[in-house]
Amino acid sequence: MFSKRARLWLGLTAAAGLLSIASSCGPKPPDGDGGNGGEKTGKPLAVTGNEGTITGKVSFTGAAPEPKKIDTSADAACTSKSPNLLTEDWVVKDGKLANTFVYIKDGTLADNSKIGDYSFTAPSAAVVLDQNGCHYKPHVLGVVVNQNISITNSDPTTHNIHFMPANNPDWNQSQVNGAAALTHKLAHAEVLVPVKCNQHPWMKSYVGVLKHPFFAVSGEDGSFTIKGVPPGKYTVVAWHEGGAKGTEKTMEVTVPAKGAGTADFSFGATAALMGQPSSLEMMPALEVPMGMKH
Ligand SMILES: [Cu+2]
Repeated sequence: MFSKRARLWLGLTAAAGLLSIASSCGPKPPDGDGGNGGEKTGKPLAVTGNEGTITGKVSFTGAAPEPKKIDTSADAACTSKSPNLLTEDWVVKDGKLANTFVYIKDGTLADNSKIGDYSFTAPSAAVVLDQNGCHYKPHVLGVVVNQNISITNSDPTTHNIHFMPANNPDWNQSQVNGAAALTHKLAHAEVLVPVKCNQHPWMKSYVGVLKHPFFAVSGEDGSFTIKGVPPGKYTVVAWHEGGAKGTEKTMEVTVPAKGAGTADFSFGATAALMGQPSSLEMMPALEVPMGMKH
C-alpha cells in the first residue's frame, strides 16, 4: 500500500505528465496562413440571399515570357504521351494571365463583422487533381480546409505526388499506372502549397487552402469569379507563382448586396524576370575571384 504522501506525489506526477502532453500536442498557431484568420472557430456564416460576386480579369503587361519545352526524356511514357510538354509558370494568351489564385484575405461585412471570425464547413465534394500527360491538371487549384483532394493518375507511368506545405504536414505518395485515386486533405489554411512529383521533377502545381470558400483561379482568358460573397468591403489578393517566391497583388473591393465588385489585376515583366536566376544575382559571385587577381 502506498502512503498518503506517496499517493499524493504519484497523483501530482501524473497530472504534470498530462499537462506536458497537452501542451506538446496543442494546436499549431495559425501563423503564415496569409492573414486569413487561420482555423479560428466562429459562428457559421448565414446565407441571406444578398450575396454578390467578385469578378475580374488578370492581365499580363509587356512581353509575355515564352513557355519552354520540357525535356521529358527521363520517362519514355511521358514523352510518348506528351511529346510537346511546355512550362506552365506563365500561361499568357492575348495579354491575359491564367493560373492566378484570387482570394479574399480579409474583410468586413455590412454588419461590421469580420469575415475571418466565421467558421466554414468544407464542401463534401472532392476537388480533383489529375496527373495527365505528366503534368498536373489543373495547375493551380483551391480547397477549403479539410476538403478532400482526389488525386488521380491518368498516365501509363508511376507518379509520386509530394505536397510541400509550410503549415501542414509534408505528404507524398506513389501512384502506379491504374492505381485507385488517392485522397489528401490539409487541416490548416495555407496560400499556397507547392506540389511536385518526385518522379518527374518538372511536374509542379499549387494548392491554395483557405478556411473559407471565397477564392477562384483565373482561366485562360484571365477571368475569374468568386461567388456567394456576403455584401462588404474586402481585401482581395491575386497570387501568381511567378517571381522568386510568387507575386502578390492586393486590392480593396466593395461588394454591394446582390451585386458585383470588380477586381482587375495586372502582372508584368518585372515579376517574370524575378523568377529567373538574374544576371544581378550572378554578379557578386563573379566579383570575388576577379578581385583576388590583384
Ligand atoms: Cu510524375
